Amino acid sequence: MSAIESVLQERRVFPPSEKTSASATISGMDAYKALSAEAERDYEGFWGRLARETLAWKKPFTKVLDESNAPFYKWFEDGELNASYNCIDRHVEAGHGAKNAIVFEADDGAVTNVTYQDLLTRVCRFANALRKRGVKKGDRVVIYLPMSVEGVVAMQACARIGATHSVVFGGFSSKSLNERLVDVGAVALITADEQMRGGKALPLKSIADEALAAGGCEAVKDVIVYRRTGGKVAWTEGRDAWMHEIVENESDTCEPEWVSAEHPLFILYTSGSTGKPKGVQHSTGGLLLWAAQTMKWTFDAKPAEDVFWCTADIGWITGHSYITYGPTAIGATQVMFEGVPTYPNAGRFWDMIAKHKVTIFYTAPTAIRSLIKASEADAKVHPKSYDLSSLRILGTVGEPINPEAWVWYYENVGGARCPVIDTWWQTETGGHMITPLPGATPLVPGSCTLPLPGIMATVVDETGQEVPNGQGGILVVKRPWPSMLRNVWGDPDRYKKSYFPEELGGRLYLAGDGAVRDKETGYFTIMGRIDDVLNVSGHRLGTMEIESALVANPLVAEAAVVGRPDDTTGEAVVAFVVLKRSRPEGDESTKIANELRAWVAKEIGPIAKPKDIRFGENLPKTRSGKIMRRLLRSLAKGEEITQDVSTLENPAILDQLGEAR
Ligand code: 7RM
Repeated sequence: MSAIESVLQERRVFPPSEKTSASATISGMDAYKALSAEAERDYEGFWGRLARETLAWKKPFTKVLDESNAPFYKWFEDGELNASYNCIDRHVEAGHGAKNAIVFEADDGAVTNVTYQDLLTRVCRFANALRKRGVKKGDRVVIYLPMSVEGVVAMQACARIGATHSVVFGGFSSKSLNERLVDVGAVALITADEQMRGGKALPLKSIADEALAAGGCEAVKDVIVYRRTGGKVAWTEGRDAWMHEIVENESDTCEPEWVSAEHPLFILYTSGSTGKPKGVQHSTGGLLLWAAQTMKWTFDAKPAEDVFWCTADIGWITGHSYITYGPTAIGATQVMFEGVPTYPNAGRFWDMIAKHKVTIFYTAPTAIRSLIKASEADAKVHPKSYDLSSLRILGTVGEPINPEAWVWYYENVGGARCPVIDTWWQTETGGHMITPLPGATPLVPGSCTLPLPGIMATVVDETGQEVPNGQGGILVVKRPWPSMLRNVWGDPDRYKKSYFPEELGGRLYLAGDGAVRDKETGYFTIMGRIDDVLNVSGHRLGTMEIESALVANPLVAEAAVVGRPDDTTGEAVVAFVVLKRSRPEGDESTKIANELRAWVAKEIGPIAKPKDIRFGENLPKTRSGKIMRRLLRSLAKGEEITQDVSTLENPAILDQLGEAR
């Protein structure tokens, strides 16, 4: 039996790594249990202690948690601090100004070292330039930038002056960018001329111009442009300015804006089950506390020795908490990468780990799976062809990791020396929630194991009753925690309905994932989303969002979108489409399918493009007119139809819809 087979059969348990246990921040299960018990015993005392020990406060808080307006919770509200001061100044003041904050590797391999002192200077200059343009505390600034030091500088500069940033992933379309600019009420937009990915220059400024021209963003007075490639861009005088020019004559120092811990640090849009993305609003104190604390606990990061690398983009929550804020808050050195894992070849990650002597590596299952495939095809890009001995901890995030990929990661990347830390969390949770601890938790491939101390996660049924271990149910969190979202921007009603539904009693945080706990160990296994949200390569996409995009195309009469399992991306988008004209066949259907893919890429972004498009004369519906989504899911998977289809008007469409384009 192969190693993988035995893992699958026995749910093999891997001991916590001997390389990390003795010196780990939380060493051994007893230490974990003691911390969890402390939180159970004195919840506010526990969180108050962490907040005082982990962050620097300008004005100490006197109250930890305010539940008087639940589920709108407030943490450390009368305390004052500044995120950028915590992430930068305090390390410089402690004598670490010469230490690398960011080791940036560009798409073409060029490396730039940015020390904490450099970062401070750059953030101050940019913050001053923003202030000069009238950007002030509470204003929203949209950031549409590639993976870059400038991206981190822009976010930190906003935080420094109390402006709330909203980063839009550089892969989103002008339409998605426009929607976010309008919804958040931005006063400024920070973008780049172009971005470099895999040797190719891709536009950003022209997309930003389109987004601004699409209407509704008249409040945007300034567009600040980072010159990345020098590619030609259109220019609107009086509105557009080059980033490098406006910081030139600014001062190297900038007094931070001290804000309440509850002041919104950022708003990040994420897909929900309706068509419109939700502006997830995070607080300054809570988010920063948990980003820093989990760096120490989950990653066991030791600023003096470790080189941390999170491969996520700053456009996602993982980039916010584990690039911009977490590593800097604890004064660590991190690697930041502009490009893609497959350029110049699929050994890029391993090459970079070796080159920068990365000790803690954090990536997504989808990347691991695609690199498994590539290394099977070409031994030169296999991780075993590189010296990865600097590694001591491996992390994963974004979707359930299949045990095969887990074991491959463990054996080939970590060389069976490093624990694989499977971190379950969400945009809304701000930081890690359920995860093993290196040096404490015995590991089971495919399980995110146990909640962190202070995180009261459990599994309930549809009425909010806890279910026994071994029984599947809905993943919830029973008590508020500091890094939880505070609101859906501009839509408190949606916040309540989406996350604290009355059906569950109105006080349980509903994560939207299904889960089951192991009978003996209580370990959590996440079973995927229970709502209409897909997870493609770790990116959340609402099926309704894609459906609305499709029906906005003049050719389309009706569309239904479901997910199906995919070897590499986890889930793939499958669209069932009814055209206004007759059902296309042969070459014509391929042509229209490609047109619709390009359309979705333009409406939302290339990540939302349907992998399969299936045309039918109509969609399978119940008598009451509801689309039979379960049936579509079976069709998408190519399964035999076992459901009762007697209510279908036209059973012949099942054959039509089984044909992928
Ligand atoms: C950090 C992030 C959140 C959704 C979440 C899950 C899925 C994330 C894991 C996971 C199983 C994991 N934020 N998810 N991590 N599922 N195991 N370790 O991904 O807001 O973009 O997505 O991702 O479904 O609800 S996110």
